[in-house]
Amino acid sequence: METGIQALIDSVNDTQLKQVAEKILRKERISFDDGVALFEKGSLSWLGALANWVRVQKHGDKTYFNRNFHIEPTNVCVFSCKFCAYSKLYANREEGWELSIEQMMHIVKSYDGKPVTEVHIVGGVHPKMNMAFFVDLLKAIKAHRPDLHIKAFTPVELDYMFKKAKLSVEEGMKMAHEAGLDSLPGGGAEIFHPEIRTQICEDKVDADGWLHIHKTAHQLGMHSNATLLYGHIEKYWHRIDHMERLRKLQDETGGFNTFIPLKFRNKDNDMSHIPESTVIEDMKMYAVSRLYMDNFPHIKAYWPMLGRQNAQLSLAFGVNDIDGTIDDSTKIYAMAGSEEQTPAMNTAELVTLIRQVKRQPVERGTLYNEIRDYTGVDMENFELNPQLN
Ligand code: V47
Ligand code: SF4
Repeated sequence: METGIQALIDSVNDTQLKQVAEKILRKERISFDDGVALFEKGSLSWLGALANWVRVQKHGDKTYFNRNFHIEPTNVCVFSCKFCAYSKLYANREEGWELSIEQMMHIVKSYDGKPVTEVHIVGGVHPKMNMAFFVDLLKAIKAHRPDLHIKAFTPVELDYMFKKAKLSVEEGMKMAHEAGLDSLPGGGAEIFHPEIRTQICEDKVDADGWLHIHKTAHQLGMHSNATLLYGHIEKYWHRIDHMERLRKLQDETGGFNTFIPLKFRNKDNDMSHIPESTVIEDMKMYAVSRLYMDNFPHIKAYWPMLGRQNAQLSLAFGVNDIDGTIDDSTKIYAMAGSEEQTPAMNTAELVTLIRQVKRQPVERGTLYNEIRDYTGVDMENFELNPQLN
């Protein structure tokens, strides 16, 4: 074992933490109690060094990003999640938007000839936008641009549309997949434990429903992501409970690509009185995620909500993916108070951001197929170079 990492283990006085670190270095799985102990007793620098060790073992310095764009079909939502600025808009629909298939295709076509590889579609749950509507949308996108990977719909949206169409999850997922749905994003997970879920988002799909939809997608050969909304009323053990349920499903199916901790933002929602987590808590969350989610290949920091500098910092705390060059990033964060009110970063900026902290930028497809390693690529005039764009 390298002396540096042994010195790190020896630097901690707590016997439990020492044992947890030894397990991690032996590449053994850590337990529920170990996970809680890391949160409660691990110092930021110690957790960061350990998480970085795991990250380097898995990926070296590689830091992935992709070139994608987002579509939010509507911000009107029948559900009433207390942390979400969208939930207020249902009663007040004139403040909301709902895009037609034609309007969404207009967005898709605006990327014609541009080297994006993925469209990410998620939004509120609008009662008029049903299964038939989304099947038509998926088919229209695939007919126009078959190579574009469609990552769309959370189990919240899917559960609602399947129930309305009187389809089982298996029937509904198969239909969506056949229409062109390639993978599922990680949203809607929040905190699985009912003690918290019933307080922050009681009326949408529950933990078992969320997990069942992802499991069904995996059984159809699709991949997916998973999120956790942290930094509000949950305790550390609720976070570990959430990660434990995901780790278990991943053992069964192996269908998850990425775990994405999402920092609760407190602007304009029914939980605005709750202070946001500190950057120290944010980095601890990433580090413990890397240490606990041993069977998840990737940990992602979603830069539009975390801010660019904290996204850079997270690369030293276990994170190896910073999502994409999102052009018109999701309004759900801007509305909830993210620093990034007009979040757009082109490829050159994203590559520079990763290089500034001495990591290796690699462009990926949605399924982590490597598209281009940017080591040594001159980013001067990059956007004007047709060979690279
Ligand atoms: O599930 C809503 C979150 C999620 C707030 O899979 C909030 O690649 C913080 O899941 N503060 C949807 N978060 C977005 C999402 C996502 C984003 C980027 C990439 C991927 C992926 C998935 O947004 C919701 C909810 O947890 N959210 N309101 C808020 N106030
Ligand atoms: Fe609707 Fe999703 Fe917002 Fe909840 S988080 S209110 S389900 S858009």
